[in-house]
Amino acid sequence: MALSTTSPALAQGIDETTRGLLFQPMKMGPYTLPNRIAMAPLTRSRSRQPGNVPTPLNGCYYTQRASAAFIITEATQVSQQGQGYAWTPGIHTQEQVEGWRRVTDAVHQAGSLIFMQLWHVGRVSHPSLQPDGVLPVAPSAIAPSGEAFIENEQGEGALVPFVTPRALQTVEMPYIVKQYVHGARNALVAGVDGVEIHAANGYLLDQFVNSSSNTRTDNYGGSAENRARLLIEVIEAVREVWGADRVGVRLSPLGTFNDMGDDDPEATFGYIAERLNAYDLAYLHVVNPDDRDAGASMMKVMREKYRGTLIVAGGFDREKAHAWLQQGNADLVAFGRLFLANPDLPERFRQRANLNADDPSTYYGGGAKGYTDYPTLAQERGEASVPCVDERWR
Ligand code: 8OZ
Repeated sequence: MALSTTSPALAQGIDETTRGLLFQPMKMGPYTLPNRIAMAPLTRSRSRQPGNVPTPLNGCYYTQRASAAFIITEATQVSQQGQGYAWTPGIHTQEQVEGWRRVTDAVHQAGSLIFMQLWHVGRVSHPSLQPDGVLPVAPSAIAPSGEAFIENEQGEGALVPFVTPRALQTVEMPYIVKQYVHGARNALVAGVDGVEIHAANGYLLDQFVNSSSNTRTDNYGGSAENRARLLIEVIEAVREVWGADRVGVRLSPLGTFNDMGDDDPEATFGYIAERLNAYDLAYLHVVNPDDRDAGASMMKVMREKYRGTLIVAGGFDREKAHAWLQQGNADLVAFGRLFLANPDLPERFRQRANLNADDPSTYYGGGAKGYTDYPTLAQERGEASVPCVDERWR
């Protein structure tokens, strides 16, 4: 058939970007994704208290974003020891599993897939969040600079200085792996479609990987191989529960959040990227480094060394995502802040529509405001009601 100069696609304002890879379906592990626009994990600190239990409002929030290629949940602690911020959800109690089950049922009903991000914060915590008020644990007894976000005696969020953590003994390491296994098993019962091991942004696994936070002299410190040992043990144990093709891993090479730093980041993270090839994981998810020159070089290393599905995240907009996919630098792009403020982000991208601005004052804690009240295009036009007032969620 001859190409018409006024094709229906062009008449609808659908341009080259829309026909590009952003909207191409793809296979990821056992799943077929409808597009390349993933929802990045976002800490929102809105679980029910006490108990850090996911709520119907959380389910509403995720369901609103069901047009994503797939959803990655907010970081979810695998144990009480793994919690580092007030009001984040867990996946270590029966109540939490039941809360998540309602969330995943709703997301599936809305036609999407949801992976749970499994989290242990290590030293990025505070005794007030720890069982019996003990010290947080870490590879080495080195306090991060900065402050922990805790609940004060009035029940409000408060920032307090980090404490010096307790260095884990070598004999405790299997217990850390078991915490991830417990979370992974619970995630299975909660009905998620896969899990993402959070090894980014300065939390426990990243603390082991980066040389600045790991001065150990046992098998878990020193060489890149040793510093990656806990991560590899966690991947192998979680794979036993889920099968590798439903397990993703998130890394943040060159990241400085939570006081991270490494002596030779390209060697360390290049080693890990290469090592991960052995597992046939669902994906590797990399936070794109801020630093322009070193960041570009690092991403090149990650893309070259890792041969599986690569997701990138970190400040992408539509044009940049399109360019990265078209140039073959990544297979999917995860959007955080844009998805937070635009529940129908893929549709807005498709139409090149205006985007809602996000409100940082409502990122953490609180209720529906700044959470489930960002409008879709259809709501803006008055053509759709707000799904969260559905009976199901009362
Ligand atoms: C921002 C605030 C609290 C937690 C991460 C889980 O950086 C987080 C987080 C981000 O991965």
